[in-house]
Amino acid sequence: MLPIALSLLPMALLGQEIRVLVSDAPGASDYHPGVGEGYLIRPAPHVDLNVVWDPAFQTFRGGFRTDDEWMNGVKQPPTQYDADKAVVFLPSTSRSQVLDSDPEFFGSQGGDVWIFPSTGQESATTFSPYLGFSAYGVPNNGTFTSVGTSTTGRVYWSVHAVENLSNPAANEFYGYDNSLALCLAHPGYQPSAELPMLANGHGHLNLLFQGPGMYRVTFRVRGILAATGREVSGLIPVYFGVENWQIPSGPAPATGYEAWKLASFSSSPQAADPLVSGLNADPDGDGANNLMEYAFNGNPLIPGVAGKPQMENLTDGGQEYLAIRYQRRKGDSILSTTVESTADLSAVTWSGLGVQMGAGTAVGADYEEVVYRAPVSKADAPKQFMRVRVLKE
Ligand SMILES: [Ca+2]
Ligand SMILES: [Ca+2]
Repeated sequence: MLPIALSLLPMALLGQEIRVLVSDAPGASDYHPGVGEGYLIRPAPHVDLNVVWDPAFQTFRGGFRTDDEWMNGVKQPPTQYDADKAVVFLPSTSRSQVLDSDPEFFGSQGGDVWIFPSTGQESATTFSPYLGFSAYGVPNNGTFTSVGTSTTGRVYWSVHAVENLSNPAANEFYGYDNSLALCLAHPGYQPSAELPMLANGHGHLNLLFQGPGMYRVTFRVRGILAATGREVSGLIPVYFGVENWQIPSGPAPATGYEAWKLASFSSSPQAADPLVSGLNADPDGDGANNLMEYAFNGNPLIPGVAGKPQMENLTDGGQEYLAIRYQRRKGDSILSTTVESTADLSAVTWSGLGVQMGAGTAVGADYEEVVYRAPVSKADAPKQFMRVRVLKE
């Protein structure tokens, strides 16, 4: 019999996974404010904050996407980074002072501001990347409602939260267009707090920061499903380094069930509500509580569980066996699944342990499909029952 082996994924340091996106204007890549080891500089004059629709989880995800990246004189295809895998950087040369003619939300005259000039020309002197907003990962096929006679679906951006991780006192952030008709603002000044965008489209917005530091700006993107009229949304937290791209050390990122919960329940109230996202809740009413959804690769908001245990028959060593196939979560040291069998349903303990057949087959990054047979062949025990016991410490 083989014991059930849970593989532990190595925890990588945050900095080692992060690409720092800077303009490739001459001198841009010289702006190294002494960051930790492992950060990689990616010269990219045009970067989009690109949103992607995830139909399996009925939510939006996204992150920075290089649109015009050059390496050794060769133009590279676009690279989309997960939200926590890239930082766009504004060096000190992007700092300017508020003029009397600037809009009032710039702050008091003479104060420092940093701007990504997305609605103007790409700058050859400030070395900041030209930053657009895009929805290239949102299908324009009738999934989302449109406006008026247009057949093109829409999504809508707003600012959910702004944090300056290295200088919490300086968290002012604004997004605005040159006409000032639209302003993603936090807090306060907001003629319009949403940026509408065509599905598979692109938009422009200047981003203004009022203090140096490492910012995490969490955008909320929403859309309305044309088929049902239901609103769906997702939170996209992205990092902006303003004269600083070092992410301060802080609480360890969520792992295990907590990480799955945050990824599975897109809105903060759901993730914080144990009646929706707790281990025993069953918000999609499919009979599998969230622990089972987590253990067996389910989506807690869509009925059904992709990797739930299935009975099957197999032959091993010339003998026929009852067997069970399921997808199990990897990398969680306090979650275990045990395949058990018994010939007597009234038994208090199911004493037979399943025997794993071969190695697991990877299902995405977090799950593997495994097959266990009963310890006793059908010939030796004509009546048998099998189950998978899930235990979370
Ligand atoms: Ca469920
Ligand atoms: Ca489900």
